[in-house]
Amino acid sequence: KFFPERKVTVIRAPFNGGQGKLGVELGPDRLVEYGLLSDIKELGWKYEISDPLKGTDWEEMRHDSSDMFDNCKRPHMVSECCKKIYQASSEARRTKSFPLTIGGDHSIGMSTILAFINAHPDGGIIWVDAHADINTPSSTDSGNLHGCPVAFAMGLDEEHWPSDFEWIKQLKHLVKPNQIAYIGLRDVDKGEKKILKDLGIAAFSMYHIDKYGINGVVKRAIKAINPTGEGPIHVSYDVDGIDPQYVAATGTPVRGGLTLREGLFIVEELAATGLLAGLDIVEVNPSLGASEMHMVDTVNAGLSISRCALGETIL
Ligand code: Z70
Ligand code: MN
Ligand code: MN
Ligand code: MN
Repeated sequence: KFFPERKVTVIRAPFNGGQGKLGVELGPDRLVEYGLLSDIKELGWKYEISDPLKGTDWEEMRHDSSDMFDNCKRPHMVSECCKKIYQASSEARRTKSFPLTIGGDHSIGMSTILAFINAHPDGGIIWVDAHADINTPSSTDSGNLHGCPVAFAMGLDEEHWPSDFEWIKQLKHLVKPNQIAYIGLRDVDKGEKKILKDLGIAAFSMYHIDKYGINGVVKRAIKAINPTGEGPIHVSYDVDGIDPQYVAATGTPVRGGLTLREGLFIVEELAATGLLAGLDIVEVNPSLGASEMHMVDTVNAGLSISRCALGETIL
């Protein structure tokens, strides 16, 4: 009901500046090479492609190692690229097109969830990930901004932000703690645990999946962010939420994750509710994994997630 014309905007986000490993910027091309666009068509959607980072002067971005703020790495590059992705995502929302953003590292999640919340101030977000990505520029140990997008989208600790992120402070709406729920957590930093607890954010770890089953967890997550049962839901899907036995070609694999079926069930169930209103697929890194097969498995997992989100069912 949110997408009367059944149109998808595929937003390419070939971005790696939120972390230190090369290769994740190749994710969007690989997903397309392995059939993303034909999959979309086959499921009865039209699509258009948005390429907001096209023409980016990466030399200028990298200007020099002075793009540091305390220990935060490349704040200028991350902020400038995220601003462009925010604009592309907002434009898709304006035209009632389903934004399917393909990364790239997860720093771009700040853009997609902020565009979502500014289009749907009553919306809810499900963040599927092994990690909580809610470090602030003060709490991050690694300095990698792909570990911080949720904190930026929520305006946490904004008095200590690099000045590059001023544009976020100008937005009408930021994400509130009761608008986001996590599924799949298993590698959360100490400082992040405190933030999650202090703010009362709904966080379902692998423990909760073992305890309630994936169906029980999805139900609880929807209820936490969408008490009326009617508001739209955006899913920001870090493929490392799924276990590395299925998804090995990603920058920070953590064992003990979702099975591929559990990972797909999340999006199948949200698509079935008719509330799913946007999807990010991030952290596919075709250069990682011990073999070609790992890359192929990982890309295919990303494609399966996309298809489930667009209404593919098993029968
Ligand atoms: C850690 C940090 C992270 C993804 C690693 C890890 C964050 N909490 N996110 N891989 N996708 O560096 O802040
Ligand atoms: Mn700057
Ligand atoms: Mn992750
Ligand atoms: Mn992530």
